[in-house]
Amino acid sequence: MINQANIDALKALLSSPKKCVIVTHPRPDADAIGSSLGWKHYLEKKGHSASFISPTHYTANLNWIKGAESILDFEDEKNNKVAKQKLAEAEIIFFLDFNVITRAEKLTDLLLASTAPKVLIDHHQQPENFAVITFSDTTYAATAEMIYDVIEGAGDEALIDPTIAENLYAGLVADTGFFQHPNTTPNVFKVAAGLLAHGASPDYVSDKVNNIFDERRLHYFGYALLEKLKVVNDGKVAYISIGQSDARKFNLQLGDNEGLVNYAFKIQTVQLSVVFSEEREKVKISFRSKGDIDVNAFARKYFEGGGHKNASGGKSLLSMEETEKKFIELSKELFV
Ligand SMILES: [Mn+2]
Repeated sequence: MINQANIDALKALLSSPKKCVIVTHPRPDADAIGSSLGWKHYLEKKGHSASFISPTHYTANLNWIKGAESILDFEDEKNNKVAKQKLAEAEIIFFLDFNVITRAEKLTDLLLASTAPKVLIDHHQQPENFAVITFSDTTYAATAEMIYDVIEGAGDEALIDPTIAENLYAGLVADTGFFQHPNTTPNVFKVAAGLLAHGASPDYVSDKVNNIFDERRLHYFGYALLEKLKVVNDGKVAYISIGQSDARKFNLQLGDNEGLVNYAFKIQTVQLSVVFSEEREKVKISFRSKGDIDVNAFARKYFEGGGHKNASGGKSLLSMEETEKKFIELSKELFV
């Protein structure tokens, strides 16, 4: 639920034209970018000026989102001067999908130094207390969903045009896995319905989010599933090991393994799925699990990593073969 006192405070803050800056978390995902660009478009329609600064690069797969060409990527030196100037002039700084100011990497010092009032709109746990207005609610599936409710709460639903609707829809489908994750609430569908009514097109967004492979990468997934997938522990555990020679063979780039770890769940019995990828000095590991199997704790305890209960990462300094052996042995304790 969006807090009405916060809405009133926000309306007061925005009662005259303001120079706004929006920032989000490093390596922003579709929700970070979609909600920020949707909010930027909304502020501009209200007569404010708004710039959106990303602390770092983001994946090129998100460039289709309308307005992405306006993002000031602070990791790209050519943007530093403009971004610094926008921050220096800022009369309000919005923090979207992001709630820890010190995690803004190279932007952190500039954000800490700014005296502009800060407004936080975010759905992650444990927000820091640095904003004059804090919209923080972990029952929201996506920041894009919150932005919709904030705009609606401010009485501005009619300002949501097809661009804003599409921006927000992109964030909403990304963070709910197209309405499949357990965070898919009745409010998610209420917001989705509103976004479609305001012009988002579900087939277009689905195509842009889901169909992003080149031929080489699809062949690589086929190879990984045919040649590399192993299923152990009575069908409960699956893993795929990608060696450096495989990476060379398929000319693997950053992000090419994204999503591979989820395929083993197509097998009915699999409850734990892992991808090992060999790098020069370590084996990088992605863990995914179903239900009560806690791969956050598992990765922390044995593989120098962590993350969420059902999705985590880790690493091993052993060889690939020894890493697999260690993993197979230790994974048994997850199923006792
Ligand atoms: Mn999010």
